[in-house]
Amino acid sequence: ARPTLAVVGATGAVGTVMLQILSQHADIWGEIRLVASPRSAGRKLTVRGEEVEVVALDEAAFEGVDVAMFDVPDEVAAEWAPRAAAHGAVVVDNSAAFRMDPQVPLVVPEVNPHAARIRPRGIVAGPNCTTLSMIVAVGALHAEFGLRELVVSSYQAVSGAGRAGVETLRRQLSLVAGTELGTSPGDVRRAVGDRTGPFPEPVALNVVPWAGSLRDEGWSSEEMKVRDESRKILGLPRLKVTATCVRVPVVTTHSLTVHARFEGEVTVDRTREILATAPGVVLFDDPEAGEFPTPADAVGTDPTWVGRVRRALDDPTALDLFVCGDNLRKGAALNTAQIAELVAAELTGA
Ligand code: 11C
Repeated sequence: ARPTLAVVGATGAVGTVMLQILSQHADIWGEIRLVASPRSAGRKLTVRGEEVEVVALDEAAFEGVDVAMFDVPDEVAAEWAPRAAAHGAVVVDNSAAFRMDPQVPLVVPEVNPHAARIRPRGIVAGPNCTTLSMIVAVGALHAEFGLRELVVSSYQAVSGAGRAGVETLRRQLSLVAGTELGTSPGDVRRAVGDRTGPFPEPVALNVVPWAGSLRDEGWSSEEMKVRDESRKILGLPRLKVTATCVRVPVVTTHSLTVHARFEGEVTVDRTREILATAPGVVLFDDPEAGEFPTPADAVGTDPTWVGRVRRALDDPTALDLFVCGDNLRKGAALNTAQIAELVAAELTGA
């Protein structure tokens, strides 16, 4: 029989993209049950061309479920993923709740698909959208060159902070559009007032060097996730990683600059060959023709787009790249769907 799938968090920003992906991918599922908070229960959403009524998150929602995808806040996943697993479902969780649990594999199907098979808690985690926006390309280069160090800066879209992030940017843009704001200190801040939503500073006409919450010694939780998750996915527990995470006024698609240092000398030609053939990666790199990835082009697409491929001028073992990845697709819903499809193939022997 075809496996039954539960989509938990079906009404959120990632859930909405998940329903599109489930409608576009090969239809391997039997029933698809849509689950959300009790206040969304009874809403009707379309998946695979059919209207499906949303049910409330409770124990009954997991009866008979084979695979449960979770795209919910960390505290909701922390409580409900183990309960879903106790009902016999394999949980694919996109929150941060279980990523660093040694009993939970952290999986990116292009990089470490086999890790998904060993899941003592019945839970498989997917990484943060910022890690995901670069790790497929970095993983392909690591497989060939052997990674020693990563130094990255992110340019993160507001939808990383969910619907509230998108609403905040749109509202702020409407306040500054057609004005001469952005020309004297504090003028944007005064126009925006306290309407900063989930961000600590105005994000319209601005860049904000902060994402997540404060961790030790001035690092942000987002920067620590990039480090911890990259190490776990690549199986390099002592990899040197430095990240600076920055929010920019982009709706969807995270970008990163990546400085990657390897075991030995690298060449741009071989790097381009690897990136041009790596699954899930598109090489788009012709600066002479004005071709490099930008969020405006990458949004709504599946792959990691890579451009600006250069060998470091002062280190023949290091590469510099610019990458873009849709934070709601590969950064969240698509990676979750890919893991769920791996698990379904395993369960059905396909
Ligand atoms: C952001 N990357 O852009 C965050 C959102 O651990 O899954 C995702 C947080 C996470 O704000």
